[in-house]
Amino acid sequence: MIDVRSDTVTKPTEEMRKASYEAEVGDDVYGEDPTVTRLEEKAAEILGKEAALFVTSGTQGNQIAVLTHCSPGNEILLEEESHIFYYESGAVAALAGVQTRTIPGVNGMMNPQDVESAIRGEDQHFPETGLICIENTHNRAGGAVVPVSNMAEIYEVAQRYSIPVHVDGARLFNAAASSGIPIQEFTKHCDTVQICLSKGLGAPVGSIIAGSNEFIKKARKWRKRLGGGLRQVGIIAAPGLIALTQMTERLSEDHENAKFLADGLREISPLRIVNSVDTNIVVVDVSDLGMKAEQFVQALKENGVLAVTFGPTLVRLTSHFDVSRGDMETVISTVNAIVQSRK
Ligand code: TLP
Repeated sequence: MIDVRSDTVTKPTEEMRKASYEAEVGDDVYGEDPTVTRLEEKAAEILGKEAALFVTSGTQGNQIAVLTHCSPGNEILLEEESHIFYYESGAVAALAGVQTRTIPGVNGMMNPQDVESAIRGEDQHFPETGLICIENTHNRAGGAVVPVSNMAEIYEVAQRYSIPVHVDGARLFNAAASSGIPIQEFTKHCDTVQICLSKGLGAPVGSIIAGSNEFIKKARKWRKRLGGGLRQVGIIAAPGLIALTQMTERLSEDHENAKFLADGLREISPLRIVNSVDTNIVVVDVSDLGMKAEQFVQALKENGVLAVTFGPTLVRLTSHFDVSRGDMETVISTVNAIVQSRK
């Protein structure tokens, strides 16, 4: 099987497994795990923030950020197809007790004027705007890179109204690799950021949230409340350290493979590629083939390729560390065979 469902499916490298085995560990709830401490310090340094915290997943990191920044009854502003809104099981409502106000974006980018207009004024009828979230790269916009200039404009608006900005940067290193812009140019336009170690960077588990010392202190407490205070966590932090320090450079390879795949699929009429393929995600519309996404994904599976539906007629294919250029060639010929068999 060639698995292009997501970059979450990457398996830890041999070096990561060895690092887990050899990791120096201690009880992190007592602050005694040297490996996770090293990971957190390194992450804070790379992301240009005062402090960082290791969390179990991207979802947990985003939720801890919302819980730490907001109070129940707040309203948060976020792009209408953002992961926090679309894919986190309603957690911001269930856990933080906040309501969402979504803003339609273009390629994952919110218009700063729309953000400003959505900020609530002083009125007893209104909820307070507690947080603005930006997603970069934007998953449902097909891995689109949200430009630094757009983040800067939104951050400027937010600062004028003293509202914090959180970046769901599950794939922020992909944004940096694709644009050639250092990661800190992105992270300087937000108060807090979440990055995933377990997607294109290949670690088996974990994410990082980073922000001010004060934010991380409160976030640590929220992590504990959520049952995320782990003990000999160095076992999983050790591969995370390798992911963070050795795997970011190679993301461009995934991007080249995604472009190669998109170019191949574009040749296969009547398929349409609907995203700009900035990074490692390719979104294909199969409607002109008279097929639903589910049927197409099933046909792929029967022919040895795993992909995911991304809408009624949209299919997402994601490149990552565990799929090669040769695998992409196989995916293209498999898709071609399915399309030809429909004619
Ligand atoms: N995305 C997953 C699925 O949840 C959809 C995927 O396969 O793409 N932020 C963004 C932008 C994400 O894409 C994801 C995962 C998360 C947060 C959550 O990360 P995890 O899966 O570690 O909770």
